[in-house]
Amino acid sequence: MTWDNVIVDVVGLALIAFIVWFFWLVKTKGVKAGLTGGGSQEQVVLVKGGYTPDVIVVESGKPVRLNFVRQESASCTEMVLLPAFGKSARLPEGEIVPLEFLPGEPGEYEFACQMGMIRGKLVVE
Ligand SMILES: [Cu+2]
Repeated sequence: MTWDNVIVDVVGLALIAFIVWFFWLVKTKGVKAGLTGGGSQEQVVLVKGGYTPDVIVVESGKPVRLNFVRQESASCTEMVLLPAFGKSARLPEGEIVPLEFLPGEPGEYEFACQMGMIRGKLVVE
């Protein structure tokens, strides 16, 4: 093995590590909901061809309010469902629709459109 072979290998491995980190680790980390003065956790979720952010991290035991803002007219995202907390809401276009609940048991919970095609994840820590 010559030196340039070693360099090519090292660069290749570094690139793979970077890709894994960027697309996988960073993505699953999610966005931590902000804490309000009243002690509740709030996060705005943009609904447009998907949920942005699609991974939301909250703390257990503090009330959460997710403010969904739908900026599209596709009927697919008309509803949002959070089955683990028995919550669902209709999302009229352009309106801010809050979904409030109290997270208990830590874990990962899915929220999705009524057909389950568009999905997001709530991570309770
Ligand atoms: Cu849908």
